[in-house]
Amino acid sequence: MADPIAEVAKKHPAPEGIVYAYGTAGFRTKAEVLDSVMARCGLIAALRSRALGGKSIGVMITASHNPPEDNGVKLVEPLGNMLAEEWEVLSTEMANKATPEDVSAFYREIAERFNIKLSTPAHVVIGRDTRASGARLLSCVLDGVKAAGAEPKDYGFLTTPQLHYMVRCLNTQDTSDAYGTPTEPGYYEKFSEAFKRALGGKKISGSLTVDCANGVGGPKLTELVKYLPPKDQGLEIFVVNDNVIKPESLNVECGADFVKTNQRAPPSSKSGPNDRCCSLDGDADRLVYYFKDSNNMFHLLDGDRIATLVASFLGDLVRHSGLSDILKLGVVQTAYANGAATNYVEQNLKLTVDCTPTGVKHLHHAAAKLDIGVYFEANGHGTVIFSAATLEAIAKHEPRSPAQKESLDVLKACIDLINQSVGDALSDMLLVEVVLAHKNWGPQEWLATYNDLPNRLLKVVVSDRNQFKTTDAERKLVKPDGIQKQIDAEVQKVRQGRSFARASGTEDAVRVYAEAATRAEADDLARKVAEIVK
Ligand code: NG1
Ligand code: ZN
Repeated sequence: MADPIAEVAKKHPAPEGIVYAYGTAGFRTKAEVLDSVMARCGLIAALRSRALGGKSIGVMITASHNPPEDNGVKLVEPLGNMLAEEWEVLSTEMANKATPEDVSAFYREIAERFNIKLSTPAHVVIGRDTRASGARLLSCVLDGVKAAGAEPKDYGFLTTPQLHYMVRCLNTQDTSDAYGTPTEPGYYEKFSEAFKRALGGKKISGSLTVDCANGVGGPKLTELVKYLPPKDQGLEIFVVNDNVIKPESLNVECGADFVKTNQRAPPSSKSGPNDRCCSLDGDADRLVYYFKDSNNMFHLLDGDRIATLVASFLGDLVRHSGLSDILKLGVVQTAYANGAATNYVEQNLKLTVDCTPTGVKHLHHAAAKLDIGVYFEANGHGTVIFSAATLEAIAKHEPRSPAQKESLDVLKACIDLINQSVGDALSDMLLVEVVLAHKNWGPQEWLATYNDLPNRLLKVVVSDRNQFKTTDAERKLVKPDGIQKQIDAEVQKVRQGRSFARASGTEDAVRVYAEAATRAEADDLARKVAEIVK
């Protein structure tokens, strides 16, 4: 009898000489060499679903902010979390099997290792961004899922956070933790309804221009807008860079990564002084804000700013609801957070700050230890998570005054507005708008909370980035020998200096970050450290 697993591996052979790795963002590389990886991810997703008794597992086909010719794939756990680490390792091993027979043998080996009955029903939920290669790669995933005898559910185009949302909804349906209706209208209804409640009648001043990176966020935001309150009662949104008909324009001269990296607005931007603008990335899980002041100076309000804004607002709501004795709020950052942001959270907001290695899963893990954990990477990835005990305490809490009730109602609405399955640029954007409306702030007031230290991020190509080993949440190098000492010496030479180097998890390079009291010192420090690691 034919072996369907070997058959599907034969249909999508692995190109020779390529070593794949399930990295911080799943598999990500040139789309033309991903067919075999996609089919094998279909197999792994089916096995993972069976290992969890048939729960739905998500497969997202995207390469986020990467160039249009790239693509990638990540798997999503039942509640919307990132794939369990053990299964990342299995995925890597599966992707690198040489022959169809090896693939089939490894498939059976995994089943044996985890006591998986291959006759158990399995469910795999798939979404993709708008890249030209998406349709072909989807068919490869479907081939893998079907070969494994699992049932696929293809949602077509979705933002990454929408796919996480669908997965969580499907797995919590008909339970007391039901997260929502697992459809696109269900998503728009849930978040627009929470947005209305969270606004609590407050007016939003001015409009918001949203750059969608010419990615999937464009059409999805246009759809979401239809569910939001009319602009005179809510928010006027202008959707720009939403051309998904021309997939080669994805992330080109626009999007959150362009704005954060270049520290300037997309060249196509026509916004005027003090107009609120924001950018999503190619799969709408990253968000950064910015504006031009009356002197035409560009100001970035990045992930650190979103974290500080949201932490300050939620902290106030907890206090004003009468919950501050029992609920502790904290912020989780990575070493890329601006030193001024860390300082502001500790000194002004009087909240704790944890620092973790790069990658959302590390931040998520640290935030999960807090009652309310606000976590954002400086580049705009992030969300807020509430522990089960916190949700229960908030639900049970009896307000002692109308003012307490008002704050409590807004707090509850914010919990519903924040996508609990993963960081979501669209939901984060609505949250920022709510906070600005309550504080009656424009971008200037938001910017005035603290002054960012000038900083520089450089990419250094080295002969072998795997030689670079770090400790202390990536802030210090332990290998190669002696390098950290040289970096420390350079840091000493500038005012308010801080610098570190680490191997990128998504690109073949070492990243150098430096900040200091002035732009010249920050640039100089970055250059010197880059020379040291080269
Ligand atoms: P690497 O390439 O490991 O630095 C980048 C981002 C991360 C995270 C991942 C996943 C920076 C400095 N690094 O990781 O924050 O977003 O991609 O997409 O922005
Ligand atoms: Zn992304």
